[in-house]
Amino acid sequence: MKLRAILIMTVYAILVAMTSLWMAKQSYSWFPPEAAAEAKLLDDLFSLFTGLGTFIYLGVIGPFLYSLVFHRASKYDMSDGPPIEGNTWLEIVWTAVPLVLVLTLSFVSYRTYEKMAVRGPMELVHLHMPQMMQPAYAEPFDSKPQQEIQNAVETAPIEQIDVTAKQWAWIFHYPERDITSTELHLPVDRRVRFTLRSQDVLHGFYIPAFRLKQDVVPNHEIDFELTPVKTGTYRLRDSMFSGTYFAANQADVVVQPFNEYQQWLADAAAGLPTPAFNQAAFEYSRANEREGATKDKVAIRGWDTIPPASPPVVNYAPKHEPDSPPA
Ligand SMILES: [Cu+2]
Repeated sequence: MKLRAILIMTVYAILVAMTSLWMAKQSYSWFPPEAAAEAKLLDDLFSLFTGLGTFIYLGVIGPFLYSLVFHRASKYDMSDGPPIEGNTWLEIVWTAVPLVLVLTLSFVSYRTYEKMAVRGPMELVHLHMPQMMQPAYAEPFDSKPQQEIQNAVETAPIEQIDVTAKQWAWIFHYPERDITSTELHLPVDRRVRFTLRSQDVLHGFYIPAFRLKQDVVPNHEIDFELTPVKTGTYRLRDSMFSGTYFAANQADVVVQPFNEYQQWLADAAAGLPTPAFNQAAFEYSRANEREGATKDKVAIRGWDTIPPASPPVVNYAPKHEPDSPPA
């Protein structure tokens, strides 16, 4: 009987382990494409958590259901279970296992965020030392893709882009050629460095396909690096709520081959600075025409709002159909 129980548990443990591995693999498909080297780092971490989480969940739920089904007390059985008390060995195991798990996950998470170099809200100092956050103990990975990711994250940036966030627009400045744009263009497989600034309140530089989200703090310059690894058009969103037209504070991120990127820079440099279409300003002006609006505050369905900053004047703005204005 005991042997049979051990056998069943072993088979169950193997099944759970296999299911967990499968779930860990599946977890990669739950996200947008991995468009930056940093995305791979984060998805690996998430996959690890998913696998472990699945293992623990099934490890608990399985015996729980088994007990529920096969060891139910009979209908009028009001007796207590056997008085089991004090099992030192068991207590050591159930303390040590979670401790080791939590410490391991903390360490792996810390390493990942260190590589991604996202600044936390407490790091309000100027961060002009790009080398500061790089791990000094970058040991080699076994598989080649991992090594490539590692290299992509650690190479020196080749492009500097200044990002300005305001209520409610993103402006991208390429200082080398003195170009401004409301669309972010990036060369694929090249490391870029951003300097993030806010003209008014807290904003959040968030590109889901890159798995990166960086606070943009007023009166601070925040340096931030990433390496796009996949061409395509992605979406930049503001992750920090900042009022009425906050949802309109989005921009396209175009990752393109280096030669196309150079071409875009050249084309943009030829463009004269003109006011770009701005969704927030557009919606505000529509609302402003309505009854009950004053100069500084516009009543929108009962809420007041501060007026949006003037639309950015840039060399390049994408051709844009306005999203439908508020009814
Ligand atoms: Cu500074």
